[in-house]
Amino acid sequence: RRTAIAAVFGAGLAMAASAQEQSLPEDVSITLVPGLTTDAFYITMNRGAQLAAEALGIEVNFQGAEEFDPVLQTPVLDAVIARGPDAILIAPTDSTQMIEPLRRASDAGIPVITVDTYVGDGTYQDGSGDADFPISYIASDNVLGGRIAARAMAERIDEAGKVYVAHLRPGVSTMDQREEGFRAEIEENYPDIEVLDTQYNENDASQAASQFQAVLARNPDIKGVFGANLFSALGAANGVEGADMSDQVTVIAFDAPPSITNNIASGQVDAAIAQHPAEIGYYGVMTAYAVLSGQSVPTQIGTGFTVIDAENVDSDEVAPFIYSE
Ligand code: T6T
Repeated sequence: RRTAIAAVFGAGLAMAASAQEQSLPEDVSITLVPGLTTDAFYITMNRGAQLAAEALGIEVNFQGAEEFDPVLQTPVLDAVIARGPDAILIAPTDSTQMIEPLRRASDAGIPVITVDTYVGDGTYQDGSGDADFPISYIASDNVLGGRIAARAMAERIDEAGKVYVAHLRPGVSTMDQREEGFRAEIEENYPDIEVLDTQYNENDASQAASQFQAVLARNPDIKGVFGANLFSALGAANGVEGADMSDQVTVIAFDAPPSITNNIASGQVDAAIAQHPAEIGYYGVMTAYAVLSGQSVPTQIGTGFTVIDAENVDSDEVAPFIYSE
C-alpha cells in the first residue's frame, strides 16, 4: 500500500515537473478555412474563433473560397500551407477529396484540426481509416441533429405523410449524417411517414426552390421538407412559399441566421435546428493552442443544438444562438 501511494505521488510530481518545463508558444498564428466564406454559419464560427484568439493573445486568420466546393477549397488550402501557419482549422468540403490536400499540410508539419465536417471516417488518431492524421474533430453531432429534425417534422405533420430531405451534395459529412439520422429516426418510430428521394442542390437556394416545385408536381400530397443546411432550407422555404403551400407543407430548417428565424415568425419556416457554430470556432482555436503548447487533446469535441420555433423565437434564451450574418 505504501508503495502504491508513493507511486501515485511520484507520478504527480513527474506531471508537475513536465508542466513546468513547458513554455507557452509565442507569436501563434492559426488559419481557419471555412466551407465557404459567405455563409452565416462560418461567419459565426469565426466570431467564436476570434474570441478565443483574443483571450489567448494569438492571431486567427479566416480564409476560404466563395463556394462550398473541394475544387475551389484545395487551392486556398495550398496557399495557406505555403504560408506555414502554426495550425490549420478547416471544414473540409468533401470527406474523400480533401484527404490528400490535407495530408500535404500534415506532412509539412502543420497540425490539422477539422471543424464542422470531417475527412475519412471522422475518427482520427485511432490507427485506422485512410485519414487518421488530423488531431481532432470539433462539430455538432449531425446524426443526432437529423434525428431532432425528424422528431420536429413528425410532431408537425401528425406523424403521417410524404417528406423529403433537401441536401447539398453527397460526400459532405455533415449533410450525409443529418440525412442518415433523419431517415433512421423516421424508420424506427414513424411508420406512416414516407421519406421520398433526397434532392441535391449544390448549395444553391434557387435550385432547392425549383426542386420543391418538381417534387410537388409528382406528389401533390407532400407534407414536409427537411432543409438540411442553410441554403437547402432557404430554398425549400421559398419554393413552398412560391407554390402558396406554407399552410400545408412543414419546413424544418437546419441552421439559424435571421434569414431563417425571421421566416419562423412569419410561418414560412416551422422550426430551425440551430447549431452552435461560435462554440465550434472557440473550442477549435483552444484545441489548436493546446496542441501547440504540447498538451494532449480530445480527438472529438461535440457541441450542442437549440431548437427554435414560433414559441421561443423571440425569447432571450434563444437570442444567443441566432447566427451573425
Ligand atoms: O450547415 C452548415 C454546415 O454545418 C454544413 O457543413 C454546410 O452548410 C452550413 O454551412 C450552412 O450553410
